[in-house]
Amino acid sequence: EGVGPQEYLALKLKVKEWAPEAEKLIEGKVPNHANVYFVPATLRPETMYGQVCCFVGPKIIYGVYQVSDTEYFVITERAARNMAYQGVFAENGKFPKVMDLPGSSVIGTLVNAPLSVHKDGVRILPMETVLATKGTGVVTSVPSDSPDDYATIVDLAKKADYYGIKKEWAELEIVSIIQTPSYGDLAAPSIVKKLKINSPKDTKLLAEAKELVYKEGYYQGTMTIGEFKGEKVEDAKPKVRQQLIDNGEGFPYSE
Ligand code: A2H
Repeated sequence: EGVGPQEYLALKLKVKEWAPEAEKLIEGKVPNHANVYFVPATLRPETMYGQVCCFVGPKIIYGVYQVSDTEYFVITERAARNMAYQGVFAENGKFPKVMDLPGSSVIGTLVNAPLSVHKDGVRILPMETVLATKGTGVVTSVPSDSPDDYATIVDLAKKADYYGIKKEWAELEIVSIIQTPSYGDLAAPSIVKKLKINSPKDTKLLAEAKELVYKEGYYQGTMTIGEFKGEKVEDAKPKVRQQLIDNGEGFPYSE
């Protein structure tokens, strides 16, 4: 982290149904024929089969940016500016914003998550630890392989009322994506339990867990799902990434 550029995959999660608050804000600002996408940045495209929700920072103010006549992105301004210089927008260097959208207003929005086993869609949910200064400020959640994502989803389900969400939004099935020798086929839940991590705010332990799971998964992991089932993670990763790009469901994003 922090050394050299990060090559992310930006994934397009199409809005299927807005949360009521966001719907009111958006009315009249985005044409009805257009598609709006939440666009998380990920370093782990091979795990996208296991998406169970998508996180936004509830205190972050996002923008809705017009990418083309028919496509709008919900991302931070910082990410929009970066994308504008990476040829994502119609006119190079321009990133037309149609409106601001507070993270808190979009909680509960239903989006389609490409490759996810949850074909009916996943919900936009709050994550306090999302950084506005990294990626797009939107994080897709794969609790099977990300300790941060697992700790957060467990906390959301436990305190659904406090977070103002429906419990079942945080309880979609966590499927196995990767088999590892040391942590089994649900590496993140296994290590979070092993290290007795009780909260998404246990940042020190979570950093340790993240490091262990990442190394184990990348170098020793085997895919348990999808078109590249049985292949090593190292080999499957670039293939899944390219597939999502070729399908128009993702694009490279670097910073
Ligand atoms: B990764 P790096 Cl399965 N704030 O994607 C907090 N975290 C963010 C973020 C932000 N603004 N933007 C991206 N991220 C997360 C999948 C994944 C990720 C798995 C396992 C590990 C993992 C599903 N979430 O990341 O600091 C995104 O989560 C572990 C590092 O730029 C992104 O990839 O290296 C990763 O952090 C990028 O972190």
